[in-house]
Amino acid sequence: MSTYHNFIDGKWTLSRSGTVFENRNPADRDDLIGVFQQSSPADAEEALAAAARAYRSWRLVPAPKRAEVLFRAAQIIEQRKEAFARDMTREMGKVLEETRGDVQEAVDMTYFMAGEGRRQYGQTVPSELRDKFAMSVRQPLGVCSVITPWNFPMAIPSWKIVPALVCGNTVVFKPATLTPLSAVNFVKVLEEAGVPPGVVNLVTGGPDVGTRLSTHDEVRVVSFTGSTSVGRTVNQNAASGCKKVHLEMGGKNVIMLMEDADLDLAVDGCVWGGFGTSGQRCTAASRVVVHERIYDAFLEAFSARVRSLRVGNGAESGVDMGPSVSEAQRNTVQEYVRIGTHEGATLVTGGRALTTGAWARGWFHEPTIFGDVHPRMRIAQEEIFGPVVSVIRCRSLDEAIAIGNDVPYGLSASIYTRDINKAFTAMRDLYTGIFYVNAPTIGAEVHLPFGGTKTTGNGHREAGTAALDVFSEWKSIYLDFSGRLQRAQIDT
Ligand code: UN1
Repeated sequence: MSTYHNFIDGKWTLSRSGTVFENRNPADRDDLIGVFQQSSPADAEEALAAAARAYRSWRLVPAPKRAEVLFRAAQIIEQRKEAFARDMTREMGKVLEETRGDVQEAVDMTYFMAGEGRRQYGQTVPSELRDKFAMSVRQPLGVCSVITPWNFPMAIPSWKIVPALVCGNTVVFKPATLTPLSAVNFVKVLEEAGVPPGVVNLVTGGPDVGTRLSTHDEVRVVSFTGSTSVGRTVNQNAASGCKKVHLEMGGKNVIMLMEDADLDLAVDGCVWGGFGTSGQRCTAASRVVVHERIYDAFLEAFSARVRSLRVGNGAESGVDMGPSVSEAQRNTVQEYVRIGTHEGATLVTGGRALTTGAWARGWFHEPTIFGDVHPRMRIAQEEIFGPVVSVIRCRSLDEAIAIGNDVPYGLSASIYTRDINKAFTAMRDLYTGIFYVNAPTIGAEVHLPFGGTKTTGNGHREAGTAALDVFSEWKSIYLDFSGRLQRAQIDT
């Protein structure tokens, strides 16, 4: 059995705590993947000190040179894609096709951000004074804490670490305790690609490590993806130190089906959007709002497709949907099935944990659809993060938009229609960070901003060049070559 280490100041080290935690396969709890360091706040402090020391020199490495390291990293990840995907399926359960996609997203992000090594454009503007030059440049902030979830164990760390590095920051990275192997794989690649000691540090462990990473004086940026409740705590912890906090949290995303939608296309989208990653995406389509004229036809076709999904170990071919990531997550799913039933929604299909035969040793659950859902029911308001989709009736586009917006979150939304007027209206009026036409709510690409409104986030975006705004700040520079004192706003 393998023991995995922290990575601090360029060395793979044991935690000072002397304790470890287990990482097990959610499709087969007898499959022990390895043990990882149950780090203490003292480990976090050591990593932060290393990151602070490394920052002194890393920030001065020319950005195109920092980017060369990242280009190499992208190539290495690409070469190991299959092995990394298999490790990821083993530790968090989603099917191989999807974990390959997760690794690919890290490759794409790393190439994209490496390109930013030769851009990171600022502005040059005319000065209002003679013989004076004015411009703005991006400058790094210093040490960044990166706290990431288990549902995209390589993609999401790459969205944060890689832009942080290309901008000249250093990083302390705490991955979710359910997916530390993918984090180790990613950090090993960065080491191999030539990231200098201390520039990226990995500390595995629980909330006390996360708290230290969000409160320590040395930290300038905290970038967090996870639940809204934990995100709120991170925000509060970081507030008194006036740190820059980037939060990417919950979703209750909607697909709206208009009466003129291509029904087959919409069913494909709802199956993928609702049950891809077993519904464990912040972009998951957990609500489908359907025009009353096509409601019955849609629900029949949708439930028939969902009944035919094969649930099993994501490493096996032919499996469409893997397990929930953990026992706790499956319990949450079951709890919401009870809540939906109690609220009076119609259980159309699914609703049970799968506990027999080949499923007996994993955290499997049937893909589940509720019909006749009222938009204010808890199953239509709260993020479940599991394979449960609520189908809601509407009578018009206006009503669909109103329902779509009537949740505390605002990550992603979509409309299926052939009517361009409806598409543009919905595109304008859904208050979300991401919008799709004739495609489900999942499928963001790395070169556009990713993030959401309301309690999904706190106004920042990751991915695309928007990520540079999280991991750099502007410095405005004025050079006076007149040889005399010139006073802005006065000597005109
Ligand atoms: C997430 O749901 O946590 O758009 C991230 C998507 C993926 C990223 C999802 N590219 O669904």
